[in-house]
Amino acid sequence: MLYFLQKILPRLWKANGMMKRLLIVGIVTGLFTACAFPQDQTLKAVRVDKAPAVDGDPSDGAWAKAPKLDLTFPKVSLKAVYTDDSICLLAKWPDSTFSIVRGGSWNWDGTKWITTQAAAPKDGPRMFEDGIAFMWNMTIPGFEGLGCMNKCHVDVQPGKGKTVSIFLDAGVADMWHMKAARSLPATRASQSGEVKIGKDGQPTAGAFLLVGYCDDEWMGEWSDANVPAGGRYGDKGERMYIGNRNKEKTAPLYMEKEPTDYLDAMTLHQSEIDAGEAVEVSGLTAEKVGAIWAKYNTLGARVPECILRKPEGSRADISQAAVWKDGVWTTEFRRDLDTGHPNEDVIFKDLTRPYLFGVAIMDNCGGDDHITSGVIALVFDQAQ
Ligand SMILES: [Ca+2]
Ligand SMILES: [Ca+2]
Ligand SMILES: [Ca+2]
Repeated sequence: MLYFLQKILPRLWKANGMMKRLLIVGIVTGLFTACAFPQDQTLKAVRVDKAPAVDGDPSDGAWAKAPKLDLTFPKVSLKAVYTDDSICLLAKWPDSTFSIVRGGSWNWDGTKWITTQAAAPKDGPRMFEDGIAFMWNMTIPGFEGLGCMNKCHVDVQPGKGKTVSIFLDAGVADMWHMKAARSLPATRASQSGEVKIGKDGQPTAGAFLLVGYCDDEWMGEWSDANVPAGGRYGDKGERMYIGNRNKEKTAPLYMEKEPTDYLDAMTLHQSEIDAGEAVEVSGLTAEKVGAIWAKYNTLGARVPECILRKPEGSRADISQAAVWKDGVWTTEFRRDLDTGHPNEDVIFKDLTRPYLFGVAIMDNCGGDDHITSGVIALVFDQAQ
């Protein structure tokens, strides 16, 4: 089935006209129902008096009351609880690498700055970040059949072997998009335990606590002007990260003077800049840059691609905290049932009906490389 989804379906889709595509959707929908996702695809949200604290520690009593939905593809377990005004999710999945090295992070080569992406071998792995995303259907036609893949998926150009995106313009979805480097640690980050870091800058052991936000986005019509995000847009308001690079894109704006450990070096907060813990790179001699870079190098870190800050508005609707510990991500989310932003957020107003969504896992990847689930129904348990 996986082979069918990844290799055959995209070719069929590309090679056929609209009528045959409708037939393909019907066939695939049947296949999905019959055999693709044998696990129970219902996530039951249990009502609790007090929402769990969003701190990356799932020992709250509220979570003990919620039934777990274990998905096998992608491998992730989910729980949901709700209160009078909020919905909270808990997600847990295996990932052998703690990935927050972005391709646009900076390395000092002794005379100039070079991005991690530019320094990497052409055929080597690209550096993104870890993540999980929830796509909540709002008005996408056919979402109940193919889920996320009805809005967008990858195709292979016949004869060229080049991948392209197929994107359905019709319909809108809400997107909750955890970005391990850019949104999740926006408030604070700390590490503990025995940390092991690979040559590529990705830890493979240790514990990392990240507290901040899940980036709140929405999916709409494709726009060439919006590539690479294409049809994915940020909700209105200030986002939680801005680029740590100069106008010419040749150097970072800031680096920390005394980074204390890997995670401190890899997360640069506006509050640290305001507190004088970071220094403006443009004012430094090469010698001074080299001396500070040596501290980053010793920690196995790079100068990060982004400066993290407090977001505002509809973009800031989802609180999130997570721990990556020895190969497992555990993360908690909280959002208002009704954000007051119905054009870009799913609004959980009628608690007697199911809300359909898909979930995707990103292991140091971006773009189309994520693993997506089938359709899942969130239902609100009415029992007190
Ligand atoms: Ca990873
Ligand atoms: Ca929002
Ligand atoms: Ca949204």
